[in-house]
Amino acid sequence: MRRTKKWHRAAVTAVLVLTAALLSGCGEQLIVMNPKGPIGESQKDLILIASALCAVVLIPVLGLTAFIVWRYRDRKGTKASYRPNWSHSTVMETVWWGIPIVIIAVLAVVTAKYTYALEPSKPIASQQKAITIQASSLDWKWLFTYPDQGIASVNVLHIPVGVPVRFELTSDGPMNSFWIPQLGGQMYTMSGMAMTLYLQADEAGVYFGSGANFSGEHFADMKFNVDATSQTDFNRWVNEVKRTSPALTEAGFEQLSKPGTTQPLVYSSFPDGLFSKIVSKYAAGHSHGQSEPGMKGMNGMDGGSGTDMKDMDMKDMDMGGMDMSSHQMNGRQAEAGTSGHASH
Ligand SMILES: [Cu+2]
Repeated sequence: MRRTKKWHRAAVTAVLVLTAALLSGCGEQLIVMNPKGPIGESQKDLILIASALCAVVLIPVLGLTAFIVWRYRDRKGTKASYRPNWSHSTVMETVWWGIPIVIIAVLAVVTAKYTYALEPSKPIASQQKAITIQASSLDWKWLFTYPDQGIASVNVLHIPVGVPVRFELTSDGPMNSFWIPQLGGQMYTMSGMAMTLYLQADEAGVYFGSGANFSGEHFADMKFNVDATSQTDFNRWVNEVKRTSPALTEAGFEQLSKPGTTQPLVYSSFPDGLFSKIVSKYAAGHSHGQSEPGMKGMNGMDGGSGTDMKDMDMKDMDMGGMDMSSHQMNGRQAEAGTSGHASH
């Protein structure tokens, strides 16, 4: 009797400690579990559903393991029945095959549903027109260009609240990964290609953004604040940047793209078609272009000067012979956590 009481007290303490540990982690630490936009929200749901489904297996199995080890331990006067000829139990077989099959089936359906719903290049349904922001990872900083506003920023990002943001991502340097945990999952930036990622903030605030892929010495400095403000405040910020900041020139970009770190910067303008130029700079040398017939068209492009690229947005490039579609697919795989891009 005393033994049972002691056991109970230990169990209750363990549960309390575990709960406290879990709850304390739900504040600042686990920002993924504190999303501020529709994409992040859905991804959190998927994480919770998948965790719950795994717990359905893990908790009974771990519990049973502990129980069996304790119950069937060797001891004097054991009452466990000795059944050397025991061979089959239909009930048991049904349980340990049936439950996992059901769980995997449910996980598969749920994951497939969310994967299609959260396809990164799929526009977010909204009354508001999406704003386009181009993000380029440099060595070791983030360059953001706002083609509609005509401004640029480095290591700081401003977005309007409640408006879908269409991010176009590329890299002028090693592969990196664009990640604003509270708005949604990461997306790789790769040289020679442009990826699309839709995100949206539903609440004003300053969110943490980072390069989530190791890319050399100062990759840890590739952090930026995402300032999500009302449309009015966003417009005010744009106008202020236009009025008070220097222009980003070709030479300025050359300087910026050199390896090194920097404080947040803003620019009142940037060279026309800068993003397309960054993308096409590497496209011709692309390693998996050989077997893709569409890549042949690329050779003609790298000969052209930047000027004839300037009005071209990435959508046109998809339409052309460049076969960007294969990269979009790789983006999906990347998002799902399986890299189809070992060559990068
Ligand atoms: Cu690629």
